[in-house]
Amino acid sequence: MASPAMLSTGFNSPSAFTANPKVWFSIPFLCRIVLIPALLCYFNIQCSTEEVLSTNWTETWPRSWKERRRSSSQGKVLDSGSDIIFGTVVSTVPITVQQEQKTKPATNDSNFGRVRMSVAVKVSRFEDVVMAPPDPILGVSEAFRADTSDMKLNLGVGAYRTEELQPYVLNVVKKAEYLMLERGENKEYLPIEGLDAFNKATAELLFGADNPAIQQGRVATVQSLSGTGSLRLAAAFIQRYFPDAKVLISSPTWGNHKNIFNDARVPWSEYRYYDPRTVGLDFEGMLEDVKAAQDGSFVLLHGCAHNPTGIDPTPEQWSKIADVIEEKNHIPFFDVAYQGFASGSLDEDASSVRTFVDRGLELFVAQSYSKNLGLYSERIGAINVVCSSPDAATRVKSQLKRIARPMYSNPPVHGARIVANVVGDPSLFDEWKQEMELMAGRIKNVRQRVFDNLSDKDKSGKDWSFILTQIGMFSYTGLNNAQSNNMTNKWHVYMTKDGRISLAGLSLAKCEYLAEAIIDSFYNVI
Ligand code: PLA
Repeated sequence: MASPAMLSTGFNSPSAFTANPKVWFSIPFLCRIVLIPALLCYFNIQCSTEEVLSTNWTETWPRSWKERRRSSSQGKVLDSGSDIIFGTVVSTVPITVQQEQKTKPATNDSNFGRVRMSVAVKVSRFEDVVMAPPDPILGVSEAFRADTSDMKLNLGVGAYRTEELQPYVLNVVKKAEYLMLERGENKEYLPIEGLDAFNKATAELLFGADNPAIQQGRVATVQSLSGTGSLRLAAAFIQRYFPDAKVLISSPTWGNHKNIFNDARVPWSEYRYYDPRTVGLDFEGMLEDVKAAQDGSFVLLHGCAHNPTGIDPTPEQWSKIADVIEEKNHIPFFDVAYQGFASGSLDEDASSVRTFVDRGLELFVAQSYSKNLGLYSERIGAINVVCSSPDAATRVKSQLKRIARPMYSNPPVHGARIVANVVGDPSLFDEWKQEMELMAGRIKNVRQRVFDNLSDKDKSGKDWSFILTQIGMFSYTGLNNAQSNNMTNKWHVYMTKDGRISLAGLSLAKCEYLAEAIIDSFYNVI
């Protein structure tokens, strides 16, 4: 039973009970046992309903309760032992016991008859959690969804749409899924390194089945959570095994690269890549920066369709880049998120990676099937590490698995089976290549149409031909932040603030509208 002292401490009110315990025992027994607890319950309910609804909550509290608030300005902490659940503080520990625990631990006996009190307030233990800014790419889609205009266009995220601007599921994907149903595949856990058939297929697709690195078992391949997850896994590996190394990242690059290395606590710096004067590659600047970096750095390279610029080195330039990387004992780290999507040919888009492997260099390659197979939400990709010996590859793989296990345990099977079925079946594989050519072809047509419209409408004589020389899903328009904002605010064209537009989200029919929006933003906004 709650003693008078306990009760008084619980309510913190300077009452007669505190002053003189005899007063408590002078109250008739029935009153002590029934009426007082009933009153307390009633008070409790009042508090947990009315106070939650009240905006001016501090004013509606009894004075003595207000005093219980420990923290000064924000009133964050009510009392030790209070649980705060998304803005509602519920004292689950009886206050009597809380107070006693300061001097002696509560026993079972002392719990008997304790007062359970719920106190609702507008404070939270998450008061210090600040609002995160929206993601610069995926946040654009959220803003797009909220816009009710008929004219709106989502050119933010790099996701392929049909001419009707609808998402597209490849026919080969549907066929591969049908095969899975027919075979009655189960949903057992995959091994940590993923589906064997997928790992084999993905490495062969990237390096070529007859590549000596594959033949000699020098490639450690681990299925991971698409391109992002594969990059993140490799970043964690770098952090552990190359703690003094830095990663060199192109300027500009896909925004998430920096997040990934920051998150893995891997230091990075930028190398020059884009030259705004020529709207092309700053090749000399790139080589200078890669040369100037500390020996043994990682150099992050976009295997094809550089994001966001759409500017790729030529085969000769790739060779020179490989020369410098070799000379400096750097480790190339390729991000291949668009194989087959840049040129329409899987082999051509993998040629940069193969140039480096042919030189016998050890390197990393992160792969993604989000774009080329349209498996965005299946999160299917892989990290490949080409090593100089099969023994090194085995050890590297074992460590990648060790990192993956506590991170996400093992990867999802659905996308892995789709890829394995498509790549492993000659007729599906051919069909995939045709579908990919169609998708890449539609983007090229849109690119041409945007250029034609810009050239027609812009009477200033500005040369827009850089749009045609860029490759892949994106066009780097050269629009600055304010101009990009104008595209969105005035024209309902959703795009990233760095001036990148995804041509894969555009239809031929909307090219003219886009050209008008670009010209207005380019000339009328500074
Ligand atoms: N690497 C690069 C260079 C990318 O552009 C992207 C995706 C990825 C990796 C990762 O893709 P994945 O995890 O889905 O395999 N970039 C997109 C989407 C298409 C995004 O930002 O997540 C983009 O709009 O830039």
